[in-house]
Amino acid sequence: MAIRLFELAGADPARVFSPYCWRTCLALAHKGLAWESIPWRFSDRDSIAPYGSRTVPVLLDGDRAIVDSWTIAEYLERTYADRASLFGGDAARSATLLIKFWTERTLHPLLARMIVLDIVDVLDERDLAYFRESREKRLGGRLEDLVADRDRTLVTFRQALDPLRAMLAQQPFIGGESANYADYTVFGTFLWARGVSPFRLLAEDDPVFSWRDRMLGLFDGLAARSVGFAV
Ligand SMILES: N[C@@H](CCC(=O)N[C@@H](CS)C(=O)NCC(=O)O)C(=O)O
Repeated sequence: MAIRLFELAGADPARVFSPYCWRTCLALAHKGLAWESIPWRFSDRDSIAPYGSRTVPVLLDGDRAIVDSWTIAEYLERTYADRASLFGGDAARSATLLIKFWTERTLHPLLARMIVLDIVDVLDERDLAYFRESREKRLGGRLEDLVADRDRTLVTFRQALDPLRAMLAQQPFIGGESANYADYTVFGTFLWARGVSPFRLLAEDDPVFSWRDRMLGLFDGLAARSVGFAV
């Protein structure tokens, strides 16, 4: 049976914008595996409950259900070990964990404070009340207030990217000469933004801008072809 993936979508089922789901899509493409996307909305909680999850991505592979993007990446690496490696070995897998937590604990909160209000505009109507309530609780304020100062947040966001910028001035990808799961992890953040917001995050002369362009082109433009804002 084909691999299937529950992934977060907006009102338009083709607008997939979860940073975590994007990591999984790119990991599947990296492994050369085909999959069928199942667009999922926050209000579709019941459809993933049988798999013991409250969040997406949820991957279905034959009779197995795998939950959580990192667990899925490890599952794919183990199960499809004869295909291109996602991490490039155990030591690199460990270093990728640092990239994951940096992305989630430094980049995501900053990005949320710039784009969270824009998400409201692309969501399915059924998700609106839950999204606003849960995100205002999580981020600690009205969505309008959180993004009011986003030009200042942008300065902090760009500063936070500095280690990545320095690395990309020396090599084309975090993985070295080619992209790997560390790249997909950080790139997921930019695809989240691209899916929901016209807000411009990167200057064109930034090495991170060129890297994002290279990433958009991977796998025959898998990410570039997705519904989103071209910024
Ligand atoms: N640690 C999880 C996080 C996944 C996650 O938070 N997904 C969000 C979408 S981006 C979600 O499903 N949220 C459900 C909700 O907020 O109710 C992973 O890496 O898969």
